[in-house]
Amino acid sequence: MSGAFKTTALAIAVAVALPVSAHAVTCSNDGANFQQWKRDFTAEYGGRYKASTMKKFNAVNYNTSVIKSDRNNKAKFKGTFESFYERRSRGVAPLAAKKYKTYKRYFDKAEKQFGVPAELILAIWGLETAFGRYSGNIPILEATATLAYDCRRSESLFFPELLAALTVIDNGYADLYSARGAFHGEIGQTQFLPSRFLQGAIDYDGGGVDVFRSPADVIGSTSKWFAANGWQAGGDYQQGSANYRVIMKWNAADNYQMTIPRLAAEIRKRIK
Ligand SMILES: [Ca+2]
Repeated sequence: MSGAFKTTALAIAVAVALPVSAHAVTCSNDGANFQQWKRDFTAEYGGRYKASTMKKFNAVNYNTSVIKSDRNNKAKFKGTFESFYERRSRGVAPLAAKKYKTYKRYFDKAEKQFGVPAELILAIWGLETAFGRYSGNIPILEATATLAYDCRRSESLFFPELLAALTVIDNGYADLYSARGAFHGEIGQTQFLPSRFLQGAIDYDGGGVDVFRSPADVIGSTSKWFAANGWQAGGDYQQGSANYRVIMKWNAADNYQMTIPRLAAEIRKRIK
């Protein structure tokens, strides 16, 4: 914000017109003010969305298990890389080879269309939810709204994600009010945050986009996300490569970033 207080009259006018925060809805560190926050949010942003979407927003509750998980988030990625890799990649590669066989035509289609190799998508699909086995059980809009209200990462991450989640509902892509995901409002079998879902979503087998239940849509949409974020077809994806920088956008944790190319290489040996 400091840039807004520079000397020109225009800049000053802008600074006065805007609230100190990027938006007037104030975050909080416990659930006490959540209902009021929803009213404030609705007053400021409700007009952007359908009444039916805002009705869903207004029905969500503050979720304490979401906050508890977010406060402990770093612990999930800590430890040495070797121990993290061992823990998270166990059993993924053999299962990935089976999934590759079953869904080969969609992997081929995605590789042709987006230039993203099957082993990368398989590594991510396996790491995120064990190929759809563990997608989480928290209502997605509730998780996103709770984290947007909470001060820790509202401005930097979850406030924009809440706006994206409401757009997802508004456009009829998925009902994130009833759909369930992990603790941060992740969507589907590769755990897209709502803004990422909007970047990636593609229907690969007809019937609309369904990254919860359709492996074809999971494969297509995850590949499209990587292409949209700068993936270079045929390029190396190990550390230091241009494609590794795209992997770094997928997840902020070092251990997780390093796990993806190593696991992908392991999977590649089994499928090529
Ligand atoms: Ca579909």
